[in-house]
Amino acid sequence: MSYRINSFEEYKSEYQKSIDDPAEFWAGIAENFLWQKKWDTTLEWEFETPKVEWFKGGKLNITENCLDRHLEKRGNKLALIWEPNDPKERFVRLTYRELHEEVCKYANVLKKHGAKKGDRIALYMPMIPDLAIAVMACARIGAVHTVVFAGFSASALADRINDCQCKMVLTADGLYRGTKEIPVKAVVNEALKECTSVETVIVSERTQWNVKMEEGRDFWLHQEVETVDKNCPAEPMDAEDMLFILYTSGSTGKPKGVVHTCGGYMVYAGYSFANVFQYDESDIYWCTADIGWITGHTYILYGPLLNGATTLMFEGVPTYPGPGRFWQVIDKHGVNQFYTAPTAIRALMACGEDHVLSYGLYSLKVLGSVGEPINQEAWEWYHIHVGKEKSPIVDTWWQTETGGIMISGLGGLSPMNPTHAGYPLPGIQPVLLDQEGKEITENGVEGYLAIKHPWPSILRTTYGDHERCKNTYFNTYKGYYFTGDGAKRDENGMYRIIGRVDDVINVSGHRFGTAEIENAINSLDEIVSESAVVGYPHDIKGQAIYAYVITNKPVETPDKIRAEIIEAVVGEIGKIAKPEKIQFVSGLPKTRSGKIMRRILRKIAEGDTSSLGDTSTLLDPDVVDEIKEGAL
Ligand code: 6R9
Repeated sequence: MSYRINSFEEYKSEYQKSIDDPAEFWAGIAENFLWQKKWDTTLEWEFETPKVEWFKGGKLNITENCLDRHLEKRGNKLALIWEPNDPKERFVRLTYRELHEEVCKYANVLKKHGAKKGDRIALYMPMIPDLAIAVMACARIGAVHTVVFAGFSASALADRINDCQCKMVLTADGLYRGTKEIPVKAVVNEALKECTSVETVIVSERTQWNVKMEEGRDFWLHQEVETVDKNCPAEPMDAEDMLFILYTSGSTGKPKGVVHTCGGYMVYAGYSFANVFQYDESDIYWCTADIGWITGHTYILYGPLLNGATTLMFEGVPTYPGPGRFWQVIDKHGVNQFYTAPTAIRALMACGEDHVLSYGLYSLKVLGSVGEPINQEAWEWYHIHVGKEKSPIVDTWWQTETGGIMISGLGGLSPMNPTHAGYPLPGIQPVLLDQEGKEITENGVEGYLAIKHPWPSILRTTYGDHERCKNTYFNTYKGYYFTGDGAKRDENGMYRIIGRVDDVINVSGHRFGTAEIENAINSLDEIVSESAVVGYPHDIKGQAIYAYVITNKPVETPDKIRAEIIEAVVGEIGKIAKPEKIQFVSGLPKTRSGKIMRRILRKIAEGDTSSLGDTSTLLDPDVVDEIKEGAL
């Protein structure tokens, strides 16, 4: 691709161009893609409403860019390698030609069941090739995909389906993840009791379990594809038509549906993938995320396929059947770029070096990290034992809302500094703001991380509620997109992300809002009268969840009540949101205006009670002593 940057000097000059004239810069990058009709205006924007439009008037279909345009030169090149949960099971390989055909067939199945451009379709699926195919099939016909991680509960799935009124659900019979078996179809059946918008469910076969199919609503994919044509024209989409919705947690209320659109997302996904990972034509690239998260969307599917890359998709977990699994897969398939999360690295670190030292890992060229700040020890372990001190590490900072990587080194080109994400990608204008929202321009400072100019894959809205988008991201600091993260900028201008400054907890790289978890706990209104949740540092997960709970009757059986609280959270959200510690308290530290002082609760959860700061403004200062004494 002619947008590949090949030296740090070139990065600097491209960066300068992108700042001097962002529209002209991105128009140049966008020329590298296939447009059915060229755009009229490259960029229109203001951060007040907010309104951002890239490549307006342009027509395209992202799947033509991911598949069709590669057929001539790369038809027989591998597009997708699928590695199953159990290493004894056969892996699957699909060439670009095969993937194209599978996507067209699945797209025709969707059409046969009445799906059309603009319809929302929920995907609740295991990490199997059908998931990749299903995502592309939606995009092929212009339906809006909303992938829900298949670890969320039926209730969380139902909330998402209802929020965007999905017409269809794409799922599977069941899933394998490590030693776990999850009855995926049963969860869908449960969720659909609460959803009236869903007319059709398409089910992939993965586990061959006997599942309950509802006549007239549920259909087996393998039977449906038998009856359809293997050609499916790509639906012409406006650059600003919706491509997908992905739900993510914020500090208030229920998760919101972050909306990405076709043109800008495509351009940024393609451009950022090629440059951050320095992908070469014959490389094998592996991102270990789940497609249920933004990392899987942009860097398992769209980014790699837009570049004609070979992308590996893994069904399992890092520690199954043993802690050497990642390294075994790297050697087995000759992986060149490997992209994972700090939490996985820390979990493997805890298993000792032996399991990694017994693999060669000669193929590796670039290592990536994403999801949360990577601590020094994990960075070094990754660098020394996995990268053998020769593969550069790219610490990639970005968000569901940003669509693609924002601040990161470009593999092997940029200077590295452990725990620092580094410099912004071309087109990205980060700033640090002080309490008043004023830009701090010098280096060697710390502040709130915001972005002052749109890039092509910035979120366009939160589905069905534009005010919420405005309030969450554009109102705190006028004229800026606010990230919710705090950051430092060192003397060399490199960014180091510190973490969330809002009420979002990052557990193993997954985002949860404190309000969301509190609501789940408070739903036990027979037992609970109030709760407050905070994050605290955890060796492996990065952060874990600490819940302070006020019960409305004396706690006689603490273990039983804790179990009920956990069950409520697992039921409302999913296992991944389970509180690690639950402390029963008689009150919470509140200001006179009734606001919970989470700062104090956070300190206590961290075990740091020496510097609680000023507690004199509290309604009931004594409660702090009680909480301190009972801390877990
Ligand atoms: C891609 C993704 C976004 C939040 C973000 C920040 C944290 C992500 C990071 C990082 C430090 C990195 N985060 N990458 N913090 N260094 N390299 O993770 O999206 O799930 O929306 O989470 O994750 O706090 O604001 P998402």
